[in-house]
Parts: sequence; structure tokens; C-alpha cells
Amino acid sequence: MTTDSGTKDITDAPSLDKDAAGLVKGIQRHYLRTLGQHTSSTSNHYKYQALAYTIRDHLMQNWKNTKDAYIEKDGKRAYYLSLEFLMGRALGNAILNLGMDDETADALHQLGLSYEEKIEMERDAGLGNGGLGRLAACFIDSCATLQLPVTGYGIRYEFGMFRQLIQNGYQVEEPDHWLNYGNVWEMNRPEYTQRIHFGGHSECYHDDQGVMRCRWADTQDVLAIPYDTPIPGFENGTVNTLRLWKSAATDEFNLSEFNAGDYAEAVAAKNRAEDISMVLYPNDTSECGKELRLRQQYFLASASIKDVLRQWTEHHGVDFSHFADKNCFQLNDTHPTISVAELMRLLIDEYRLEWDEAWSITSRTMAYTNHTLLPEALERWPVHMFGALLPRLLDIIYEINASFLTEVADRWPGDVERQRRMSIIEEGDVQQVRMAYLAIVGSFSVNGVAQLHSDLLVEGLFKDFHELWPEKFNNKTNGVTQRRWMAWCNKSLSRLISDSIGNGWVTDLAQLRHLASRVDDAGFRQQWADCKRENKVRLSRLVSEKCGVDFAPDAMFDIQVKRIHEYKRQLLNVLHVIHLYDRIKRGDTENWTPRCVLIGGKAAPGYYMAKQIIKLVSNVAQVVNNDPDVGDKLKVVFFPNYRVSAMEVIAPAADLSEQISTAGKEASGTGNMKFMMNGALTIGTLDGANIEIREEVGDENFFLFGLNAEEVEAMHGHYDPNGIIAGDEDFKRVMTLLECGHFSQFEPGLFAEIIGAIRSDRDPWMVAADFRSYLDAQQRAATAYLDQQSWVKMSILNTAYSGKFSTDRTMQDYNRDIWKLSPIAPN
Ligand code: 26Q
Repeated sequence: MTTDSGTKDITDAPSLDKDAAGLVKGIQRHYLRTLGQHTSSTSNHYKYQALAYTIRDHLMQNWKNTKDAYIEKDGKRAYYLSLEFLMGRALGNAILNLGMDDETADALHQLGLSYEEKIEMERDAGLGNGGLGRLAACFIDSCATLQLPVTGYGIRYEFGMFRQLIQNGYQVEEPDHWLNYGNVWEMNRPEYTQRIHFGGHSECYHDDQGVMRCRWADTQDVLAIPYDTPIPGFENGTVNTLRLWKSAATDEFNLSEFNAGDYAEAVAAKNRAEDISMVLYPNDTSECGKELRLRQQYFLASASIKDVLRQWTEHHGVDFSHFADKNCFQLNDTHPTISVAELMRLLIDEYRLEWDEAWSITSRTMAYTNHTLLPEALERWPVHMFGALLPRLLDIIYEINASFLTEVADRWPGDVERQRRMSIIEEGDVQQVRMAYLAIVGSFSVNGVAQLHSDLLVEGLFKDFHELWPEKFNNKTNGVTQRRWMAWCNKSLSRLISDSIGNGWVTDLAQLRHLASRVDDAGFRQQWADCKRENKVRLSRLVSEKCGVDFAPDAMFDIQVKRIHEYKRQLLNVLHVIHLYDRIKRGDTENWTPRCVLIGGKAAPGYYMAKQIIKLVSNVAQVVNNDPDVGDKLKVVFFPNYRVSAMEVIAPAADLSEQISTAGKEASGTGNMKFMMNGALTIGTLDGANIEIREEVGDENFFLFGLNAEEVEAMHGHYDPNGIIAGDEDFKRVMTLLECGHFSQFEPGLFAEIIGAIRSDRDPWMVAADFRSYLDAQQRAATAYLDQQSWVKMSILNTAYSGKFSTDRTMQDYNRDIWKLSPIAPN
């Protein structure tokens, strides 16, 4: 036997040449040696992979140096716990952040390969539904750029967000097997596998000191295997980590398979273990209550917390006295909130801390972000399901609740109604665990994601908790990363901006304000308009390919892309389209502004109304696009399979960004920020971050309409949509077209439910209430677009004043107020 002790260090890899020649060599080497390819005609996919491996090589040393520095400096660390990370593609982002864009283009040119084709070969990592998942991706990007020691923890779903096909105007879901051709960016780390418990029961016993303790016995265990993805910062040598867990059966399952008597049951049990990380739930509200989803949540929480405790005990032993000063978990909505109980369980049952000490640590370590104002979207789990799956955690939650309710009773003696309202356990036919309340009680910080949202939380949903602990509540307005959402996806505009004000904006977005002084420069405006036009041509090509409809690049590109939801009011958008169609048919087209309307987004597979709305958009598009009277005055498409990589083409091409949710319902919105940054004007309500967008850009550069949140609330009980329709000639004509079956020629009654919803005085989204003011705002936008000089000025100002909406700013706010981490540069 020999042991490892040579004269050379295995970790001391030779450095790589970052120039085009070095890249060419790398690509050739990986093509032959890593991928075993020997003909140059093989599919683009291997060429993409060879390039991706070559770029990945350049991240590895930085990744190691970053980890070394974090261990050496032993500073405070934060963990972003999220059931979703909607990463999209990684290659272009890595090239950009390494500062190797020109070299890559050069190398590919030398090899006679098309850059864009290679980029297009990468599958989106669609491990998220929408805003919340994409926010997590932008956050970890910004943390790496700010050199903050933050690790993302999530689930490595075998199937991400479904692929959306449109067949006969209807959404059809197809599984997204994104790992089919392998994933260049992930590194399997089986040595950090964790064991996760389910089922069994909790029992009390006396330990070797005679102390009464509890434990979780007779559990069925599942393995959690980590896969790490590098998260590069922008040109700063930092590479952080996104750690995603895959579930696997334990060896016991494999052994028991040989036991013929139980064979079928053993295989089924193995499947149940491997099911956990099989699929992302494709709904973006928590209506489901499915046991598998609860398993996923606990799986993520337990694996991640155990991983953090493993690292802690490796360096600090079992002394937890400084744990809360050195660690912080940020809970992305209530989805990973079971972490509160899991950390308590591990500290008490495994590390034998006293309850009070464990609680002090836990409640100084957890921070919770809320992403919704809809009361029906607050997560609840039936107590009986919880108890069967996670019995020991339910014990702990009961105990947390008991001491919490004592605190409430001390503060408001005799107020039993308040105790009932605030209890973590909801009483009723079926008892439920209220996850948001567990999150608030267990955290030292609770934040909303835009100022209005945070204000409404403390006035409404969380009012009682705010009265008890006002100091916990705070706002952190969302953002997006300008590296992906400007520097990468809009290269022509980025170049123009950098030529004009320097490239500091890439890491300091507020610098964009220097563009404001350029609006009076006609030459600059022309260049700005040229970039927009180029981006519109690019989108037109995509629309023509995917939808078979021609978008004329000089028309106004009017765009609404986001999940399909009644509260987001894609329906209001359609009503406006029908109104424009009706005007064209009536010849009311003086001073017409040609428009191309694009609507895209996925509906939760079980959300009937959302799917009907997709069908309505498709049918209206069919009629409008094929009517010779309409011609180029109006085009409409439903864009299929909207996702991160589609937005990278859509946002740069938008003229008008539709942010038209019922006021008080959209927590923040982040698509609105991507559009603004790329020079689109917003037509929007006073909802979510729209309010702050308008504050930044000025009301003269924003098309505002609709009731505000207060007016929406006051309208309940007085809302009379039929009266509104009857009093508005335009609205009457639109409803007549809908109701006479003009958009459902061969299927009368197809849109009956949609019509019913618009006409219902209990329509919670009050589509009719905002119809007139929406049409007026649309007319203002159309008129404004006719004056291209002034439109381009407004476009420039939107970009110029988008500086606040960088996740760099958002992360600095989280760090200043919640995490309190020191930046650490790699070794
Ligand atoms: C929960 C339990 C069971 C099944 C599904 C879910 C679930 C999954 C995803 C619940 C909610 C979501 C996603 C919510 C979401 O994306 N919210 C959006 O978050 C953005 C980032 O803060 C905001 O900008 C949006 O306003 C908000 O709608």
C-alpha cells in the first residue's frame, strides 16, 4: 500500500489560455476526448457540448478558489432555500461573466461554427414556474457578482416545467426531459449524500444520562444526493454554488428486492423514494395539498439543513453557540418552511440542545420572504397527512405553537379569538398547519417583494403578527440581473449604452441614469431606434417560425408574457384586441397605429379558466390574422412555450409592456422590470412594483390606468359589470362579438364561462371596472407611438431610470438588513 504523498499537488492544474487559440484547442480536445466524436458532421449538440465543457474548464479553478476563501475566512454565510430555480441556459451567461465573449466568437469563427446555433442547442433548465423561481436565479447571480457567500439549495427535478404545445388553440402539456442529453453544468457529489426520514412514529426514551428525550423511529429513509452547479460572478473570479438534491432509494431497498416475498412492494417503495425529485409541480399557487409535494418540501429542507450542519460541525464541532451569528437561511416563500421545525429537531434530538437554546438559534437564523397577497394561495397542510409523513416534526410544530400562543395570551389576555386567528394550527373540519404562520413565528425577518405588497401584508394578511412583532416586517423590492436581462440578451443596445456612458452599468445599474441627458441627441436617438428595430426583426423571425404570423417590425410590439392567471387579466388584453378589431371592421382607423400583440405563458394544467383564456387568445388571433380588412393594422399571436430563453428574445423587442393585473393582487412582477430595462414603456395598474417603476421613470413616461388597490377593495359589494357594459358603446360591441360566437364559429357557447366571469358582479378581478380606462390608456400609447421622436425619448428614459430594479440592489438590501454578510474575494 502507498499513501498520497508525491512531489506534485493533484489540485495544482496548469492554467488555461483564455484567448481564441486556447478555446479552439479546448473545443477540439473535448470534442474528441470527452465526447468521443470524430466526424465534424455530427449534430450541433456535440459541438455545443464541446464548447460548454471548454467554458466550464475556465470556471473550475475559480470555483475552487472561492470555496477555499469561504472556508479560510470563516465568515457568516447565507443559504437561499427554494423549491424553484428557473435558471434557463447557462452557457452564454458563463461566457459573459468570464469576459470571454469576443474570444468565443473568434474561436467559433475559426472553427467555422455558428455561435448562435451552439447557444440554441442548450436546453433551458426550467426548474421553476415563473417569477418566484426566476427571482431565485437572478438572486444567486447577483450574490456571486457581489462576492457574497450565498449558496442556493433546491431540487434537481428530472422533469422541469412542462413544454407547452398549442393544438387547435388549446394548451397541451408535454414532459420536459431536460436531462436527456446530459447536463454539462452539474457535478455529482455523492460523498455529501444525506439520509432523509419519512413515516414511522416519534417516541420518548431515557438517554444514557437518564434524561428524557424524543426520537423518530421506524422511519422509511430516502437518500438525497447533491449535484452542484457553478454560479459565476461578473468578471470577479467568484464562483458560487447552486446545490440541487436528487432523491434515491437506500441500499435497504436494493437488498430487499432480493427478498422474493416482498419484491413488488420493495420495487414500489424504491419508486416512491425516487419519485420525490421526479417532477416540478406546475402550479404557481398552493391549491394542491398533495402528499408528494410535502415530501419534496421536507426532502429539500432536511437535506439542506443537514448539509449546513455537517459543514458546521466539521469546523466548529458540536458547539452551536455562534451558529446563529454565522448562518442565515432565506426561505423562498413558505415552500421550504418546514426547515424551521427540522432545524429544531436536529438541534434537540440529534445534538441534544435544550428547547430554549434550540429555539433561540432557529429563530435568529431563519428569514422568510412572502410572494403572494391572495389569501387562498397561502399554504396549508392537513394535520393528519403531516402527522403520518412527518410525525416528529408535527410534535415540534405543536410545541412551537403552544409557546407562541402563550406569548399571544400574555400580550392580549383573554383574547381567545385572536389566539384562534393566529394559531399555527387552524381548527375546523380538517385541522391544517398554516405554513405562513410557522414561517413568521420561526423567523426574525419577514419581507414582501415590493413596497405596496409589503404594506398590504402588514395591513391585511399578517396584521395580527405585525401588531405583535412590528420589527420583523420589512420590504425588499425585487429586481432582475442586468447581466442576463440586458448585457447578454440585448447586445446591440448594451454596446450602444457602453459606448455612450461606459460599461460600469453592468455591475452598477444606477449608472444608466447618465443616459437621460442623451435624449436630446437626435443621432443617439436614431441609434437607439436602430437597436430596437434590429431586436424586433429578430423577434419577428421567431414569431414567424413558431406561429406562422408575420409581425411587421415598424408596428408597435405590444407584449404580455407571464403565467396565465385571471388576476393578471390577459382577458382584459384580449378585450382590447377585440375592440381594435371592431374599430377596423367599422372603418374607424384614422391615425391608426399598427400593432402586433403577443401574449404568452403557461397555464397550470388543472386551471380550467386559464386554459380557456389561451383558447380565446388563439381563436381571436385566428380571426384577426386572417381577415383581409385587418391586414397589417393588427396582428395577434399566442406565443407557445414561453420560457426564460424566449424572454431573452422577447424583452429586447418590446415597445409596450402589459402589466395590467387587478391592483393589489400582483405581489411585485419582475417581467415588468426586464421590459423597462430594455426600453419598453409600461401600460399598467398601480400594482406591485409597477408603482415603483412609475415613480422612477415619471408618470409622463408610463401609461397608467385602472382602480388602485384601495378602490378595488371599496368596490366589493357595489360592482356592477352589466351596468358598466350597458353604459359603454365600445364595451357593448366587444361583448356582442364575443357573445354572438364570432370567435367560436363552429362551437357556440365555447366561451360561456369567460363571458359569465366578465358579467359577474362577484368577479374578483373586476375586468369590466377597468375596461374603459384601459382603452383610454391604450389610445394614449397608440397616439404617442405615432410620434416616434418622442416615443424613443421615453424609451431611453425607461432604460435610464431602471437602475433601481437590479437584483444587485435587492441583494445589497437583503444583506444590509437581514443577512449581514461580508463580501469575500476568492483566493
Ligand atoms: C405551492 C405549494 C404547492 C404547489 C405549488 C406551490 C407554488 C409554486 C409556485 C406556489 C407558488 C408558486 C410561485 C409563485 C410566484 O411565482 N409568485 C410570484 O413571485 C414573484 C417574485 O417575487 C412576484 O414578482 C410575482 O408577483 C408573484 O406572483
